[in-house]
Amino acid sequence: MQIEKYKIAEHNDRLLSAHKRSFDYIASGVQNLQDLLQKLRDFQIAIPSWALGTGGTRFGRFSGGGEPGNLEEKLEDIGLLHQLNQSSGAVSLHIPWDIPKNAGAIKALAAQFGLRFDAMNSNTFQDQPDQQHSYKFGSMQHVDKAVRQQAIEHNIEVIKYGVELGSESLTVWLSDGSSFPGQLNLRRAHQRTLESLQEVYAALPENWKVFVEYKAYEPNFYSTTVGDWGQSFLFASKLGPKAYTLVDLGHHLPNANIEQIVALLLNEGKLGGFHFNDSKYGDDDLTVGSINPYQLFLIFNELVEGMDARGMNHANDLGWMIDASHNVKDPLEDLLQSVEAIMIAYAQALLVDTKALAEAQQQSDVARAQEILQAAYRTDVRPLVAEARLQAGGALQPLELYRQLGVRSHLIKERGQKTVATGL
Ligand code: AFD
Ligand code: MN
Ligand code: MN
Repeated sequence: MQIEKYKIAEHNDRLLSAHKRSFDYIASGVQNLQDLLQKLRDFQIAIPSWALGTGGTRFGRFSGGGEPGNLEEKLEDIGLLHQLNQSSGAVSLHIPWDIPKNAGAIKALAAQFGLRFDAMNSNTFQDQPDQQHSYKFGSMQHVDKAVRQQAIEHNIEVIKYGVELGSESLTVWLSDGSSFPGQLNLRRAHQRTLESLQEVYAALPENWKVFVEYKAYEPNFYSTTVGDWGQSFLFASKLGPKAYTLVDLGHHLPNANIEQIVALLLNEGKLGGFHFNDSKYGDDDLTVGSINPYQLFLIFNELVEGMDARGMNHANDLGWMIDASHNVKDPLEDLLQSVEAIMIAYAQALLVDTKALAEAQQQSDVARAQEILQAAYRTDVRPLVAEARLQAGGALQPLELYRQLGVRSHLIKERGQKTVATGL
């Protein structure tokens, strides 16, 4: 399904005068308004191909209906999101859940929806039916060279798919680790993982990057071989200039200061990409901004400050991706909410009076520094985000229009109630 343009236009016309009132109110106080709106328009967030279906937990999964049954339908869903918000113009593909059988046709279809291919994701955390060796005890860290070789070759295959689609990066998330003390020689596991990653690194095309994603625990519960940003940074540094750390917001131990991690990685030129989600307890994969939007703002504040200090382009120089699971909401509604939350945090960070903040910091004026940050955070920037969307041809209220058009019931009619998307 695609949304006819006139329906978006009708929706916008209906909301326009109310929008203009709130936009004018906030816009009058914004310096560099055009520049800010352009930055918001340029900012695109990749949707992961595994997030279009209903997620689940190890206790069960309650499917939603009208889920995309193949990669073509997943692209169609992302196309719908992008039509509505004009900020989801990229897809992050997972292999082997979404193998592009005919890369040329898939690339053309994506282009038709205005989508490009962001980072490719490999999978050595599950066994596939036709697979020779098992990843039960790890992949790149495995004691058996044949298992490591299989994991290396899989990653190289993922790069090949990515090249055909025009992607320029590979995200490696390893579930490698151990569940009990003594199970693994920790030092050797690290060394073997490094050697395996080096072989993948050697296969990267010139213009490619590899992102090493870390995660504190799960599925392993005693040690994780890429368990925190320090370990990821170590791998990325040893691998070379094309290797970077990827920060997934849900992959930290409770109360970690993620904004500080981001600041330091950026300063070292080793921050490569992001997986957005929110969490209360662990790798909860909840809707971005649903639990702790202030933390998201503080992270964006460091991102904007750090990227500006290095002369980086906000939209293109890091990989921005969502990594979430939608267990009780319509995945498309959830993704619209996530993208909106990201855009809001980004817009708020762009409003921070950086000059005044630097002065307050220089004078160790703690109260003033807090006031400056919170002045930006407490600004209702939704009309700015909506205006950027309007200018780009999107809908003023994407979620409202999605519901009004009955998109989900159309999808159920087209695809049936019982379709199940590939993924976890
Ligand atoms: C993991 C990671 C990772 C991976 C995903 C698979 O966050 O990015 O690709 O789950 O669903 O927890
Ligand atoms: Mn992730
Ligand atoms: Mn995760």
